[in-house]
Amino acid sequence: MAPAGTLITVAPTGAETAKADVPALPVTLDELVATAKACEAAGAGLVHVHIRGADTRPTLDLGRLRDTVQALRESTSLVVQLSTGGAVTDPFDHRLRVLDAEPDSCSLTCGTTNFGDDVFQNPWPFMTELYQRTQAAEVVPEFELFDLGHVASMTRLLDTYGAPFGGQVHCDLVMGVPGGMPGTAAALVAAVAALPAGCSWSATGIGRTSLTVALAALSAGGHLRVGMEDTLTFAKGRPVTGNEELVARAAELARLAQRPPMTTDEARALLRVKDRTSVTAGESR
Ligand code: KMH
Ligand code: ZN
Repeated sequence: MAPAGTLITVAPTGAETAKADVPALPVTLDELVATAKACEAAGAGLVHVHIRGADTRPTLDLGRLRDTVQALRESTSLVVQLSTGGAVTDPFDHRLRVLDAEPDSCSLTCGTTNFGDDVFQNPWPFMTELYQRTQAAEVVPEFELFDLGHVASMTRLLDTYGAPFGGQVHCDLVMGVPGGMPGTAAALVAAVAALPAGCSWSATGIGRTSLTVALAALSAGGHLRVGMEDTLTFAKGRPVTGNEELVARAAELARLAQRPPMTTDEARALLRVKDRTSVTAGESR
């Protein structure tokens, strides 16, 4: 049975697009917080975060990550998910260290994948180390699945190391990456059929597959991820002007599907994130 509401995740920045090429991309902390607030108002329940340095390039600097988590918690009630994927050039130890910033959730990609001209490295020993660290740190992982084989690796991870923190297995189908599964309804149905029983899932379509994947996900009972990490064109020939318009469109689709956007409280309940509201940034260091 399809869930009553739709979790809308916004991925506002990513690691691949240059600010110089897309001025609307949020890269400073102020820009990220402003985007997050607007996206929450438009219906987002979770923010998937990549940060940039002062030079606007991707970074996994721990101090900046901590400040980002704190600022997002102070200004929004969104579930804060930090990317452990980073950029394709980020070393494994920096990607593991992301958990030290104490997010509610983190991404965990379930296998190496070709990524355009690059390779996004997620070998099994890295996956297992990261997964066990999420369990110890009480951070809810979101399993990023770029390919059907990643579903098998996620299942192997769960069989070997047990349930994630909180007990809810939540995945995100990342579709349409050049090198991963295509952003089609047929691929989505095949991936969903392979998921373990009881897991929740969202889907995102990269680039021009965004709407196809969103419509397929809603009709198959899934949740939605949108944002400028994944899509820079709102319609043919019309660049995205800001993340909030992608969230607003996703919210409209969800309402049309009679599965309105989840509130942030509903998102927290779905994912069973730890209540960190009483922990101040100072205490947590
Ligand atoms: N930037 C990609 C190489 C994630 O956030 O975990 C990886 C990515 C996935 O975006
Ligand atoms: Zn990401």
